[in-house]
Amino acid sequence: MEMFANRIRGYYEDILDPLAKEFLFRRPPTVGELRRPPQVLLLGNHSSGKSTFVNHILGDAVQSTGVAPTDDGFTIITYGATATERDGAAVVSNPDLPYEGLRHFGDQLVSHVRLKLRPAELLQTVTLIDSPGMIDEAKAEHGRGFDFPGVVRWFAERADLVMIFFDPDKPGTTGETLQVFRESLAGIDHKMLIVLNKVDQFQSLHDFARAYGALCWNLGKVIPRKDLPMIYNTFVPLADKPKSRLPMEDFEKARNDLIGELRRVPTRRMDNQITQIQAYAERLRLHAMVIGEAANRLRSVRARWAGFAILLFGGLSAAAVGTGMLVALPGIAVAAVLAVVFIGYLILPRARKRLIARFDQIFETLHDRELLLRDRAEDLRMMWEEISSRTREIAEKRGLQSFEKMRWHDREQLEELTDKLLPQLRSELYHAMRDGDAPATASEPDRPATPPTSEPRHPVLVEGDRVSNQKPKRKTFF
Ligand SMILES: Nc1nc2c(ncn2[C@@H]2O[C@H](COP(=O)(O)OP(=O)(O)OP(=O)(O)O)[C@@H](O)[C@H]2O)c(=O)[nH]1
Ligand SMILES: [Mg+2]
Repeated sequence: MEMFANRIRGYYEDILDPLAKEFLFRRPPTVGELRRPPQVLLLGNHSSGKSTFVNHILGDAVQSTGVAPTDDGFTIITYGATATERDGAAVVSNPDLPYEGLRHFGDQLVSHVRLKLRPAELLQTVTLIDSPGMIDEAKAEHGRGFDFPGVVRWFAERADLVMIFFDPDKPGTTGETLQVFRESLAGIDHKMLIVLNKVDQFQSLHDFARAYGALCWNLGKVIPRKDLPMIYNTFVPLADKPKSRLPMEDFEKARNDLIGELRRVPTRRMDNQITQIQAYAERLRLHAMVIGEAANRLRSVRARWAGFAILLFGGLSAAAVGTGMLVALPGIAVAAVLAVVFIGYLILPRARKRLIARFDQIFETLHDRELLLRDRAEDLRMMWEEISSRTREIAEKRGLQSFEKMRWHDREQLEELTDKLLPQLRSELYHAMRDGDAPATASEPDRPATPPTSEPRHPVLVEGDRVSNQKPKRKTFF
């Protein structure tokens, strides 16, 4: 895993960062962001069994559980050699932890965040985030005191896996769940795992089928996909609960599959990072090509007007000297100065404005071949739509003339990265996964196959550019 992470870091530093700086594109993720530990976010209705599941997989009663809404905050559970806890204020103000961004959600949220450090083996590769159970919209509006969908989105964007729990009582029907699907989870369905939990509560196949059907029906309304996502039907065996009359083997297998997914999260994370760098590189290429081409066209306009002025006034001066009308020379000089002012203050700013307004056309012209391929066209247009307003804003604020045309070599390098190096990296990752190399980060040659218990394998508490060999913090342009 370390090898994959280093290569991704190298691509950002050597290829993308210099170009992003030159064209004022948004900064790439910091080394700290890239080194953030793999994270799993657990969401779901209240009492759907999130905390019970966390306790089960960690083999320890880390979280409180209960039938009434139990958790009203977010608990980050990560590796620590000794069991300790920190409150939200300490978590969001610690620059070595990747949670400073939560501060923007206000004190109400901060007081609802906790960090728990536990010496569980699983936490050496994965950080878990348990969340408050979702409730009915009306109650939520009065009760939370912070932007719940916003915070969920914040965590979900940074998570490598989002597990969404439902239970037989509320298979996806609470208002808040639907709101979270629409507002917080849109666009990240590739990271979602759906769990229908507590299936040991079903006493007949009929009950199970009804709840499963209701869940599918509700999911269909909020997940804009043609196919239904995989649903893990499972339960946590609890001594104090009555046994179901249904055969439980398949549901137990689903629990093992779910735990297998958790163990694969470090590999998923690497896969997500490859997707992320690919998306970044493609957007950077569009941005730099369009802005560079427009700047080049502006320079041509300037050169044309300069050539025209030189020819005109040079010709007039030569004619005045040739015909002995030297008295006309001062007049020609004044006219030349006026012309320069006219071009500089009227013609060129207009041309600049026109060019910026025509960014869409420039994009279409530059990608005319690629846009003929249907799938590629949809992708390209979507990416351009996403970045175009910022690209325009930068061209306006910074001045189009301050950019150069994108160098051929840079363009080739970017294309090699997106078309060759990154697909190759992904295929190597899949091979490593298939060979059983990846999940427990056992590919690191200097690590034993079973993790030592004293040290986390990921720099859990190391974040930000403070990690010693880092470059200074980059300016954020977007
Ligand atoms: N029968 C059965 N009961 C379960 C299972 N998982 C959890 N429970 C029970 O369901 C209740 C709620 O469990 P929690 O783990 O607190 O649920 P939660 O999703 O964390 O709830 P909130 O924190 O309120 O959002 C508890 O009484 C658990 O004992 C399960 O798989 N089967
Ligand atoms: Mg809970």
